[in-house]
Amino acid sequence: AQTPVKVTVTGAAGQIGYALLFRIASGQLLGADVPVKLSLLEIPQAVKAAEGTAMELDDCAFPLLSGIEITDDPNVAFDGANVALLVGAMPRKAGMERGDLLEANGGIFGPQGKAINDHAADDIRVLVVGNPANTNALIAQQHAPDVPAERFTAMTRLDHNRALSQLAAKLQVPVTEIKKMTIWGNHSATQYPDLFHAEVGGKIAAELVDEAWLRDTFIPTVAKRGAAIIDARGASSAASAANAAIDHVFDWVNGTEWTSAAIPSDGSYGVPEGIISSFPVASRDGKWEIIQGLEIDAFSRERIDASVRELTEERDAVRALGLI
Ligand code: NAX
Repeated sequence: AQTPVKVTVTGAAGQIGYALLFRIASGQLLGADVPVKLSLLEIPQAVKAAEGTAMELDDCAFPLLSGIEITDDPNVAFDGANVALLVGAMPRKAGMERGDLLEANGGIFGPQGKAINDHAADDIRVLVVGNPANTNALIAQQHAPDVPAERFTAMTRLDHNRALSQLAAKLQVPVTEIKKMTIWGNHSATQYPDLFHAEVGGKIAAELVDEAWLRDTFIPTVAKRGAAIIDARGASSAASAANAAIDHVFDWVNGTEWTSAAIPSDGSYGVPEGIISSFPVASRDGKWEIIQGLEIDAFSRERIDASVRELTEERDAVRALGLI
C-alpha cells in the first residue's frame, strides 16, 4: 500500500479548518487514490475543539484517512509533513495598527517556518491562507532557509474563483467556458483581477464587457467580496476559502495549464524578486511556473504596480520590525 501523505493544518479548530479537513480526508486535496494522515495544529485553548473535529472525522470512516494527530507544538505538527496548510493567524482587532498585526503574525509564522525548516519532509509544500497571507508566507519562508523558496505560496485562488464566477454570471456562460483568468498582486483590496488575458469562447473577456463595468463593478466586486460575505453571513468566507485551498494544492501536485497563485517572484513582469505575489501560473511536474510573455497595457500596469507596491511596503514593514 502507498505510504500516507502527511498533511498539517494549522488553525484546525477554526471555521475554515472545519470546512477543509473533511475534504482533505475524503481525498479531494491530493486525489482519490492517495491515503492521508492529518496533523492538526492549534493553540492550547483550542486543542479540545480540534479533538471534537477529529472525533467527527473518525465518525466519517473515510477509507483514505490513515490517522489524525492533534498538537499545540509546531515541531510535532510539521514533523515529516508533506503538505502544510497554514490557516491559523491573528485577525485584525478593532483599533489594531498594521504594525501590531504584522508583529502578532510574525510571532506565529516565524516559528512555524522554523519548525517546517527543521522537521518537514524534503518535498514539503506550504500554502498560507491566514491573513495577511502573502506577507505571512514571506515570514515563514524567511525562517526556512533550507527549504527551496518556491515551496512557500499564498492563496489567491479564492479571488480567482470569485472572478470566474462574477464574469460567468455577467456573460451568462458556464465557468468552464472561461480560460486564462489571472489575479495579480496581493490578496487584499488592491489585488488586480485581469480580464485582458482571460478568454471566453476564444475571445478576450475585456472585449466582451464594457470598460465601465470592468473598472467600476467587476474589479471592486471581486476585490471586496470577502467584506460582502461578512456583511451577509455575519462570518467570513469559510467553505469557499477551504475549496480554494483544495484547488490550489490539487493543481500544484497534479498539474494545470493556467490558474492564479501567489508565489515568490523571480522578477517577472517587473515584480521585485523575492516578494510573494500573485501571478498567472501553470503547474508542471509538481512545480509552479509563471506564465511568460503576456503583454501588459497601461491600465493593467498601473493596477499591478499598486498592488505590488503594497506588498513591498509590507515586506519593508516586517523587515523594519525584525520579523524577517
Ligand atoms: P477562525 O478564527 O475561525 O480560526 C482560526 C483558528 O486559528 C482558530 O481556531 C485559532 O485558535 C487558530 N490559531 C490562531 N493562532 C494559531 C497558531 N499560532 N497556531 C495554530 N492555530 C492558531 O478563522 P478562519 O475563518 O478559519 O480564517 C482563518 C484565516 O484565513 C484568517 O486569517 C482569515 O483572514 C484568512 N482567510 C484568508 C482567505 C484567503 O483567500 N487567503 C480567505 C478566507 C479567510 O478570510
